[in-house]
Amino acid sequence: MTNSIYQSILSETSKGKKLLAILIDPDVFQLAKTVEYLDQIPKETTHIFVGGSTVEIGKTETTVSEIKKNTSIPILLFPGDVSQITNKADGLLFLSLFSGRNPEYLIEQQVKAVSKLRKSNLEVISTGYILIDGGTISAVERVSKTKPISQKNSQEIVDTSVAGELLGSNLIYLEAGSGAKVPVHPEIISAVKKEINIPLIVGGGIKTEKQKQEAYQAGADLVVMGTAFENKIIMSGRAQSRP
Ligand code: 1GP
Repeated sequence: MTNSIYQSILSETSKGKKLLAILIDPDVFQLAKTVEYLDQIPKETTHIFVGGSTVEIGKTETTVSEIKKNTSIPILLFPGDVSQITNKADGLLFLSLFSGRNPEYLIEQQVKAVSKLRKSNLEVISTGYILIDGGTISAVERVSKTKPISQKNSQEIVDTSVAGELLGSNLIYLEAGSGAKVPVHPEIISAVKKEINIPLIVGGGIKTEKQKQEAYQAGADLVVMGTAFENKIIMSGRAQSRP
């Protein structure tokens, strides 16, 4: 296992560079349109995240392999569960859902992952994952059976983020849920950013350049966008945003 992706996130963000990850959900991604898809994502994309709350077994691996054939952008797994771990990616966001109180997503999936990770050379990046109310019932809420933290409860979001850092997370990810009506408020991003010393990821419901810039200005180091690019070109057979 190397740590080059995380080292480069640290070095870029320490210089004030803003990073952009595009999220691909293997469950809805059309492999035949991989090239077309990669052509229309922003030129400034620094990372590709691959994952979803529930993904058919094997689809993550075929999706990652196909993307890898067509781009040199680092691919990080963003898995909903242990079944989505594949050695074909470059790295793994090793998530713990700190906003929730379901042991399955706090530690049990992580323990189950270790036998796979032992045999892999994925770069593992410990990530404190914090689900925030984005105005809809997100797939994360449904699958994890945990409640998001209300955006009115900024202090709890800050305290959860700081606790995540103290527990050893290398990244904090504020997640409003894919297809959120309301992204994480800039004031919450700023409040968290002020109190942590590790890079901050923000995603969920960010669809426009304006929303992306607001997140950056508030202190997000890396913004994640998924649905915005799914809708443009690639996905079919599902409604506008993922449930
Ligand atoms: C979801 O944060 C990501 O896990 C991206 O959300 O699909 O709403 O961009 P969107």
